Amino acid sequence: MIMTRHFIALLLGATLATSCTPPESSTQVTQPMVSKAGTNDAQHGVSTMVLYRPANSTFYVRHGDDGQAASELGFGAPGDIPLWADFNGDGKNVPGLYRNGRWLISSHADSTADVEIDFGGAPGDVPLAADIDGDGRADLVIFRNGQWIVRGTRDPSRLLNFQFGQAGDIPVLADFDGSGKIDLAVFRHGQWFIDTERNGTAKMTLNFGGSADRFPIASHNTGTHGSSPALFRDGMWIVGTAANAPMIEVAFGASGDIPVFLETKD
Ligand SMILES: [Ca+2]
Ligand SMILES: [Ca+2]
Ligand SMILES: [Ca+2]
Repeated sequence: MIMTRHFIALLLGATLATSCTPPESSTQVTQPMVSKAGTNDAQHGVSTMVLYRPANSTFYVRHGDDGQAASELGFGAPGDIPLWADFNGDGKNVPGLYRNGRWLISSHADSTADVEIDFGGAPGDVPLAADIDGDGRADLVIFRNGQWIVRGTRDPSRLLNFQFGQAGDIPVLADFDGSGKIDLAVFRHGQWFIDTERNGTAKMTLNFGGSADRFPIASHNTGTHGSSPALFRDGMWIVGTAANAPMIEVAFGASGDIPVFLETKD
């Protein structure tokens, strides 16, 4: 079966690291010291990881950080940008794709796009999906050189606009301060600037990662804390957690993969 081959590629094992030091720029990821999740801190770890492999246009979803098998879902075509969000507000995340200004959503996660929306499409536009307008359904967001354009689900005909960051920044949407409201964030050479008020000002600044990092991702938290900054480096997921908590490192995927979604528990 084709699946078996992918499983071998993906099941690289999982470990918890105990270091609190954020990764240095462009250095190799430090090998985690230990140990299976659970023997170290059972309450603290990764609950869901989703990555996309452009080489075969396939999403891989893994629940838990103890080497569980990943499920896979073929969806997309070369050049597509993957998304993973709860577009209809039923509590379940499903895959989406952005293809040169067209958004393709598979509401039933069955590899078929049953919702198609045109939004964006300028060269360099970066698509994201998160519930900006707070109705429980993920909105379509375009980051364009520091401008955030939001096609909200409350009123798709009235686009929302925010200004935060600049050209070259890598945008991230998550609730970093745990307020219940999605914050605008940009990653710039290892620094995270977070606009919790959506007024164009960085109220939080974090150092995590380096200038060589291309895949910052927010770790959504199922517990009481806000989102944490995380990095994907050639198959290693590195999650910075709250102060004094151990950093989490989990192997899942490989170089060339794109991290799409990450959820942790605290
Ligand atoms: Ca859903
Ligand atoms: Ca919404
Ligand atoms: Ca917030």
